[in-house]
Amino acid sequence: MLLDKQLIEDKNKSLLSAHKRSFEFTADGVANLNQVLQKLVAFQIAIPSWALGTGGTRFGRFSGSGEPRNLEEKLSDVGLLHALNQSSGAISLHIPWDIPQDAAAIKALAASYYIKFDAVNSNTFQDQATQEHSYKFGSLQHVDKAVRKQAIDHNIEVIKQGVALGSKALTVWLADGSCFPGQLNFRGAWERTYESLQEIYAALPYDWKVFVEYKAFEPNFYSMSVGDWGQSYLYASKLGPKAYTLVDLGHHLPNTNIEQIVSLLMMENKLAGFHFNDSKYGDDDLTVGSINPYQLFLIFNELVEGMDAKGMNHATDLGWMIDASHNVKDPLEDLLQSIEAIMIAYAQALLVDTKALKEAQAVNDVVRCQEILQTAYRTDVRSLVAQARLLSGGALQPLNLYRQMNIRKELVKERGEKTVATGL
Ligand code: RM4
Ligand code: MN
Ligand code: MN
Repeated sequence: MLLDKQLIEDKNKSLLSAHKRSFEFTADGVANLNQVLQKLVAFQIAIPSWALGTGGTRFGRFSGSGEPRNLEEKLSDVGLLHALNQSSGAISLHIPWDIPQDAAAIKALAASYYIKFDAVNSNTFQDQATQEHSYKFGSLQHVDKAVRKQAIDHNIEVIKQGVALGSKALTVWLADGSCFPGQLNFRGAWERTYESLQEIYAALPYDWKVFVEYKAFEPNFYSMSVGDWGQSYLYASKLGPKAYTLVDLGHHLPNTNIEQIVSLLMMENKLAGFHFNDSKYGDDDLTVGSINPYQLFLIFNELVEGMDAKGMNHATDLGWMIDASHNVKDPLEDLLQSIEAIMIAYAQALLVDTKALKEAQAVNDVVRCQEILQTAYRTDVRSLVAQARLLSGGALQPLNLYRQMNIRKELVKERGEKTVATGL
């Protein structure tokens, strides 16, 4: 389904005068308005190919309708999102959930929606019908060399798929670990994982990166072989300059200070980027900003401060991606909400008076530091984000337009009631 540009423009017209009023009100207090808007226009967040269908838990899955049945339809869904908000111009593929049969054709189709290919993801946490060895007891860490080789080969194959699509990074998330004390020799598991990662690293094209994602627990519940940023950092720093640590917001124990992790990783030039989501307990994969928007703002505050300190390009120097699962919402609506939450947090971070904050920090004026951060956080920046969308041809109100146009209904007509997308 293609969204007509003219239609978006027409819909925007009826909202324009109300938008103008709130935009002018907010814009009045923004010193570097044009710069902020330009940054918002440039900022793009990749959509994971596995999040376009309804997700589930191990207790069940309540599939929605009109879900994409193949990669082509997934691209079309991301195309829809991007047409609406002009901020989701990339897709991240999980292989083998989404294997392009004809890379050139898929690339051309993506280009017709103005979509690029973000990092490609390998999957050694599930057994595929065709594979010889099982990952039940791990993949890159496995005690059996043959299993490790199979997992390494799979990662190299994923790199090849990515090259054909124009991706520039491989994300490795390992479910490896142990469920019970004594099951695994920690050092042995670490060394085997490292050796396997070295082989994958050696297969990276010169302009590629590898992102080592960590996760505190699940599916293993006693130890994870890449369980926190320290372990990931250790792998990444030993592997070399093309290896980075990937932060997935849901992969921490409760109350972890993620913004501090981000700041230090950036300081060491080892932050790969993000998998955005939100959570109350663990890897809940909820809509970004639905539980703890203040934390998201604090993270963006560190990101902006850290990237500026290094003269980095906000839009392109780190990898921005959503990694969420939608069990009770329409996936496309959920993703629109997530993108909006990310843009809002980013816009708020851009409004932080960094000069004043530095001054207040230098004299230990703790009260003023908090005031400065919260002044930015409590600014209603929704009209700034909407203005950026307007400037780039998106919809002033993407979610409302999606509903007004009955897009899901149209997709159900096209794809059917009982369609289940690949993914978790
Ligand atoms: C994991 C992790 C990975 C994602 C899989 C599906 O928890 O977040 O990034 O690829 O889920
Ligand atoms: Mn993730
Ligand atoms: Mn996860």
